[in-house]
Amino acid sequence: MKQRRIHVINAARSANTGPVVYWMSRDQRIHDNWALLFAQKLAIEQKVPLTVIFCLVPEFLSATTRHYSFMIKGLREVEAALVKKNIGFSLLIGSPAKEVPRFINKHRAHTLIADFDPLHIKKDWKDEAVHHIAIPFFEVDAHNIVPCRAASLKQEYGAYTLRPKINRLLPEFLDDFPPLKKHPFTLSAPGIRIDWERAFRSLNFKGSLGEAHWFIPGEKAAQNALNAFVNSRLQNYNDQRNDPTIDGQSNLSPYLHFGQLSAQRVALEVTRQAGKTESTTALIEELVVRRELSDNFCFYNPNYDRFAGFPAWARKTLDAHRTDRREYIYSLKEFENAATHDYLWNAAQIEMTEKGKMHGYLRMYWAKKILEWTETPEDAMEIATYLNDKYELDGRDPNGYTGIAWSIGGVHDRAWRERPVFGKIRYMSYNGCKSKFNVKAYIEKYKQ
Ligand code: FAD
Ligand code: FO1
Repeated sequence: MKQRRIHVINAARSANTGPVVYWMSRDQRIHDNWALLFAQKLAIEQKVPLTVIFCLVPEFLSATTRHYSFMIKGLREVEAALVKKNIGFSLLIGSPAKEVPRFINKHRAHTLIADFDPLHIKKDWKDEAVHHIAIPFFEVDAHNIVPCRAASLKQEYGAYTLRPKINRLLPEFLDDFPPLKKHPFTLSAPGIRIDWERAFRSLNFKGSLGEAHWFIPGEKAAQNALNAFVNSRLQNYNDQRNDPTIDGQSNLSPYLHFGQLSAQRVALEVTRQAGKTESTTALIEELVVRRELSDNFCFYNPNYDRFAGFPAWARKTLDAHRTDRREYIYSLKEFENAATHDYLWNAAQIEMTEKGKMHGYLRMYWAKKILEWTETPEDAMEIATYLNDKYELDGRDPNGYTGIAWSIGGVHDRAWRERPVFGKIRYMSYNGCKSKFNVKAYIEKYKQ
């Protein structure tokens, strides 16, 4: 276990004889999980049991039934797998700042481990919980290959400044995972049976959407999706990943978002099976550099989901064009119902609402058009974030906030030729898309 994965939140000493507790949140898997591995290492050293807790919040950003049902099915698989390893699993329901300390104190836990997450909602949970916890409290970055804090101590300008730092540290951190052991110390009181149906009913969703049938949830399905991608589609990834009419992307983002799959496992498998090809280089660039750049942006910039989070040049140019005439203006409802004049944009919106996953290339075009067809950049940020978080299975994620900030606010991008509304923010056009892929075929696929 690399020491630099571990961040000390509370260095108290512990005389408790209760279990070591891993507060699972971002990394919802039992294999390839550095936070769980660290918790087990401590529990074995202290000769105490090990238990995992997950605190289910009644609402999480704009999550709907689609997201909660995907997540809960994955958690039920985690529970079953942990029992086989003689590790406890408890589902808490409510505010983590209250429920986690209550559990820790009731079970006289020895130590608390949490996984890393740069989103402010997660930082707030931990900042509040720590005031009611008097035992050692560590945070382990189980999501990034190069831990966010180790990769850089500041917000990076772009992929070109973070990439060399990541590449220098990859050999140190891209190591294989030890297996999770069957735990040698048993909990005195077995965990209470979880009523998952009641848990699901306790949630107050931001709307209920059909399940995204294309994605079978859980750690096993995630591993199958990785194997299927590496064995049959990786070799064409570089050529096909930017063509929305072809299923050329890995489709791993929902599993990575919910932590049902480790990005480190993906990187290990991809390089082991396919070596160094154009496609593996392209995938590693997205999976490691781009994805870790998103965590870097959200971790070091508290305004990651607001106009104030844009670089100064972008705020200046967007301000200079606030009074430009907008050729079209659409409301949230019109966007949500794919009711604009642009059939390509509408098709992308329908792909997202129906499938739960819009093609990556079109997400840039989709967000940029929201900037073009709203009164202000603030309206654009609000609408893009709301729709992305409500409909994308991989939404409510640092990649989403960063992708939207890149599209609308030039984050990690440079200034381009000035034009109305956009100023020097990179522009994307319908004709530009036509030169890249068969727009007509894509529209046909997703028309109303
Ligand atoms: P692949 O092309 O197979 O990539 C493999 C993995 O690399 C992805 O799962 C992801 O973890 C990472 N990756 C790929 N592209 C990017 C990128 N541009 N930035 C960061 N990481 C990347 N990604 C999300 O996970 N959740 C979101 O809510 C989200 N919203 C976005 C909104 C906008 C406006 C934009 C421009 C991008 C957004 N992205 C988001 C990034 C990217 O589009 C998706 O990660 C990708 O399309 C997911 O599909 P995939 O796993 O099949 O991608
Ligand atoms: N994390 C939790 O700890 N508890 C939750 O109840 C919870 C709900 C949830 C719903 C949808 C969703 O997309 C994510 C959710 N998460 C929850 C957080 C998730 O595990 C990820 O950590 C973040 O969204 C990504 O940083």
